[in-house]
Amino acid sequence: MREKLQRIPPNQKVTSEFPVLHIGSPPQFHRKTWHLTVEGLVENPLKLTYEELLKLPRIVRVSDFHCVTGWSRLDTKWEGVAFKTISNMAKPLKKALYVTIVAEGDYSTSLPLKELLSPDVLLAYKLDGSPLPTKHGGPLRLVVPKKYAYKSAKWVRILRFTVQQELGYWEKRGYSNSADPWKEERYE
Ligand SMILES: Nc1nc2c(c(=O)[nH]1)N[C@H]1C(S)=C(S)[C@@H](COP(=O)(O)O)O[C@H]1N2
Ligand SMILES: [Mo]
Repeated sequence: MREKLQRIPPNQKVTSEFPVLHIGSPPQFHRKTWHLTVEGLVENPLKLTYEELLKLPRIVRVSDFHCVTGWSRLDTKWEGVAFKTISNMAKPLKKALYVTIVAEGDYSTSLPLKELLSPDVLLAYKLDGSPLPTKHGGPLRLVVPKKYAYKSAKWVRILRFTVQQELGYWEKRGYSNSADPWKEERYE
């Protein structure tokens, strides 16, 4: 494990808190009717209920979380389903190079499929051993540790596989689309 100091990207400050940051208000979770939709350029579109999601192979990942506004939270323990597991189930077509992640409400983000298949990327339903609190994105959020946290969409409901990248909420508003905290890619 790297020394903590070396784990902090340029111009970030470590916080021991876990700040809550989002636009709009968190949606209500109706466990019986909630589902995750996987659509677009896939051989096998999916509509998974919450119970079905919980039955998929579970992974635990400890990672650092970097918000573009300047705070970083180290050693955050997430539990859920590897993005790769869902992708393998959906069978992306060859031309599916990007995925748009659509949250409940007005929020979305997108990433190259290749980056989402990284072993540290997951759809999390637990945080530090407890069910993921609504304010942190429960019932389901994306976690992409290698990117600024605006790529880690909370309240995920749709994964859409696409040929071309659809810009997300902050990416449309001038934030970097590549969002690498180590290269300090904050703005486009
Ligand atoms: N649905 C949704 N997801 C979102 C956001 C949002 O506004 N809506 N904000 C992003 C930003 S900018 C950050 S820093 C993190 C914050 O996550 P946290 O509130 O769990 O700390 O969520 C990201 N995911
Ligand atoms: Mo953020």
